[in-house]
This record gives sequence, C-alpha cells and structure tokens, in this order.
Amino acid sequence: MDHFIPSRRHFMGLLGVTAAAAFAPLRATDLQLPFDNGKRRLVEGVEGKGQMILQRTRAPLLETPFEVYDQGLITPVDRFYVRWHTASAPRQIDTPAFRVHVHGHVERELSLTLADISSLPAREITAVSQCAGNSRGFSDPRVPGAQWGNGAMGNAVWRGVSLRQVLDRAGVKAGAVAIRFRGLDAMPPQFGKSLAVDVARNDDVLLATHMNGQPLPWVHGFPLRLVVPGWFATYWVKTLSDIEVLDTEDDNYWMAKAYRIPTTPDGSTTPGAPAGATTPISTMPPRSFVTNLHDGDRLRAHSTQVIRGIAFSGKGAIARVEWSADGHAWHRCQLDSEGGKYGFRRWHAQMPVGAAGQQRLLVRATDAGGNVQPPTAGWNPGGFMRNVVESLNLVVA
Ligand SMILES: Nc1nc2c(c(=O)[nH]1)N[C@H]1C(S)=C(S)[C@@H](COP(=O)(O)O)O[C@H]1N2
Ligand SMILES: [Mo]
Repeated sequence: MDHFIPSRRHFMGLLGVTAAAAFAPLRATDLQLPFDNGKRRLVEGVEGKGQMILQRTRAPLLETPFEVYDQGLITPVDRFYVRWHTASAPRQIDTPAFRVHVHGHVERELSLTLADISSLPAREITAVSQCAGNSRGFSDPRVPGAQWGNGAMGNAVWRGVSLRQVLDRAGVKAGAVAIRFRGLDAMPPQFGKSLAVDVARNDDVLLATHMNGQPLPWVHGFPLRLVVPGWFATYWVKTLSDIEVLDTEDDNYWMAKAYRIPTTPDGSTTPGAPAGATTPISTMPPRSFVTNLHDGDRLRAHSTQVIRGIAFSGKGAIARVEWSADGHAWHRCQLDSEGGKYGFRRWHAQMPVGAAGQQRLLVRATDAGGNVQPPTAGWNPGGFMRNVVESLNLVVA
C-alpha cells in the first residue's frame, strides 16, 4: 500500500499534543441543550476552533453553536462541526508521499499524488454536510450515540475535482457494483463507506482539497475528502486514500451493520417493534430552522417581527418555506436567491405578533421533489435522519 503510516512514536507524540490541546481549552462556559442530560461545555480553542459545543474530546466531536447559522450563509471553518469515529487518523500527513490508490474492478490501477489530483480541472460546490445523527439528542425515547443538538451540520464551499475524472482514468469495468472509500483511520473496524457506481459517477461528487477557500484542516480530512452533495456526511470520507471498485455489494461493517435505517418510506419505526429490514442511509430529507428567534423569546404585542432562517434538502432544491402559528394556515416566506441546490437556502418573513400570551411559530420546507417536512418526528433505533417541522414557543408581552 502507498499509505503514509506514521511511526508509533510519532503517533503517540501527536496524541500527546491532542490531549494537551483538548484539556486546556482557552475558555469554557456551560450551556444547556434543550433535552435531558443536555448540559454541555462551550469551549474555545479546541482543535483550532472558535467557540464550539464540546461533545467529546477524543475522538473529537464538536458541535456548532446554533447562533452561527444566523450569522451567514456559509459556516466558517473554525465553527464547523467535527465528527470522527476514532482518534486514529494521522494529524500530520507527509504530503509528497501521500497517495490515493484506485484499484479493484478497474482496467488500470492508479496511485495518484496530490499533484496528480490538482492537475485535473477543479470546481467548487456549495453543499451542506450533515451528520446522519444530527439532532439525535431529541430522539424520544432516547437512543445511544452522540447526543447532538441541531448543530451537527454546516454549509461550506468545497473545492476539488470530480471523482468521475479519476474513475474514468482507471476505467471502471463492466459488472462493477459499488465503490468503496477508505480514509487513513487505523483503528478497526477501519472506517469505509461505499456508493453505488451511478451515484459515485455524478459529476458533483468531489475529491475535495479545500473548504471555504482554505486547504482542509486535519479535523476535516486533510489532504483529501470525499464530498457527496445531498448525501449524509457519513459518506464524506476524510483523509481519503483508498478507492476500491467492487463487483459485489460492500459487506464492510460501516455499510452492512452501521448507518442503516428501517426500510420504510420515512426510515422510521415504532419504538420497541421487532427489528425489521434495514437499508443504508442515503440522501437528506428537507429541514428548516428559524435562526433569529429561540424558544422562550419575548415579543412585543401587536408588532411585526422579522423571522429568518435556513432550509436545505438533499433530495432536490428548496422550492418553498412556510411559517405558521397553528400548523393549519401556512404563509410563504421569501427565499434568498443565493445558495445553490445543495447549500443552505436563507429565507425570511414578516410575522404579525398577536395579543399578550403565548404564540407558536412553526416552519416547514418543501423541496423540488415535493418532499415536505412531517408534522411529527419519526423514530429509529440509530437516532438517524431526525426530521420534523420545528416549532418555537414565544412569549408575547
Ligand atoms: N476517515 C473518516 N472519515 C469520516 C468519518 C470518520 O470517522 N473517518 N466520519 C464521517 C462522519 S459520520 C461524519 S458526520 C463526517 C463529519 O465530517 P466533519 O468532521 O468534517 O464535519 O465525516 C465522515 N467522514
Ligand atoms: Mo456522522
């Protein structure tokens, strides 16, 4: 294999650096996510990040504080959520020695340097990366796994080359079924995800080297990561070094056992029901959030309140965002023009505020494929693909 494997001593030294960085955050304050056991620390300075919600130091799990989504369309790199399954990917890469190995059911095996990849025509795509377990902390009944609030998502400009160009150079043989991607994670079961050949051959699937104009930092997969617009981020393999064309279904742990959802129209099941057939998680259903108001905020009676937020879908461009006070009468919001079909779409509206008392605010998105957010949340044992019309309870005084 052409992988750069750091020596054990080098690796341990680097872990020492991690531990020091992780246990000496520059500043820490407390924060409560809106569910049981939701107490977290807001830290600054971990893994070179700005203020983040600390879920775990190693392997790093850092959540984006929700107010970041109100500050701009693009999530800054230093506020972008971080998720690793193990702390076993190298923090430093010997870039001249780094190779991406393309092999398996191909005409020609390839061993590509970063220079080889950079010599191919590059493009930029703005796309949302969302962890399959984003919002898992809201699962009711609770399920094991990272207890994320809504901040395991972010919208970035990804720069890279179409995977398809590399596949075409290798020549995918007839009979190929899937393409498996592996990173430099060393700990078993080694992280790897696969895509059906037709999905992988979409020009928008990128071998990305840059995020928001900067080379990927190590936490986001330096020097190369897969970007699969519209698909949950579990497929966005970081420190990508191995591309294997398979002539059978991928039976590795991360496809066959993990990241699977019930084979039902919405991927949900009834808590406690016997385990039925499951299928690998894939594209993201539409979601929308209000970003400038929070549950419990106070509004002035008989005023007009500006509401704004974000919406996105991995199944088609956002076609419509609506708000409602009762879940029956829905009012169109204005959609901003920027964003692209894979990115966050910003929206805003003017909401009349009624008499003193309680006022609810619900928001729902519909995409070009007619997919719409459901009024109640589904449930599955993995806590994956959480989606529901979000609602806020506001106090009018
Ligand atoms: N090599 C590698 N790639 C990986 C993972 C991993 O553990 N190892 N985790 C995946 C999962 S589950 C998520 S949600 C995203 C998180 O990407 P980020 O940390 O850049 O936000 O990376 C994906 N790519
Ligand atoms: Mo994830």
